[in-house]
Amino acid sequence: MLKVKVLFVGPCESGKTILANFLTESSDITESSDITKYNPTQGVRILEFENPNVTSNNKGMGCEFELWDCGGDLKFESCWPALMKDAHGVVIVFNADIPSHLKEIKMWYSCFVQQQFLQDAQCLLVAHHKPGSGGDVGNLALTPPLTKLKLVHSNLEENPEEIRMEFVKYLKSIISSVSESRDREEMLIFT
Ligand SMILES: Nc1nc2c(ncn2[C@@H]2O[C@H](COP(=O)(O)OP(=O)(O)OP(=O)(O)O)[C@@H](O)[C@H]2O)c(=O)[nH]1
Ligand SMILES: [Mg+2]
Repeated sequence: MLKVKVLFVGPCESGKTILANFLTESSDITESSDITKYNPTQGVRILEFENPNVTSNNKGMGCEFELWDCGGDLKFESCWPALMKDAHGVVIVFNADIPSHLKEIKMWYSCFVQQQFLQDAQCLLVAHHKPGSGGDVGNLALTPPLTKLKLVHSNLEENPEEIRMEFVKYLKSIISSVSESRDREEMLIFT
């Protein structure tokens, strides 16, 4: 069984928890009533899930995911090394309507991706649109190095299937890189 650990990080109140719940429970977020009350994540919540659409591509191996929904408050910074340990992917969620988030996510990228020597392909940027935000997906002024990253938009009220599909695509890409590096390790042992 392949185990894959993916982190959700990014500024406070950007929608990480809402999105993580939606993507792991396969629930329709618009039907749940208590999500309007903001509850800051204290440290981290670990959500385990299997996605029938995503299996390891070789040897018919199954795949188990851990989604680590991390609190965005910088007071948890001392926990970050424990969160980052052995992560295969980092999803950076930000509020597309808050300009300062564009600066903040550079810091998250630097700490959680660059300094951990993760590949850019292991990182996904999610511009989350809260209800009533207008959902303008046109002009996000991302600057280098963030322009190298894959950017997707999430709007759970208007188009929930889009982010679900993009997330599955992303998980598949993570799995192929994890199983490729496992294959390489196996080869090294036998040669
Ligand atoms: N109805 C609705 N509300 C949303 C949505 N996304 C965010 N919100 C609101 O924004 C609040 C904050 O979202 P969270 O997902 O808790 O934010 P977070 O990024 O996990 O914040 P921290 O845990 O503090 O880092 C929620 O409590 C909701 O009120 C959405 O898609 N739909
Ligand atoms: Mg949260």
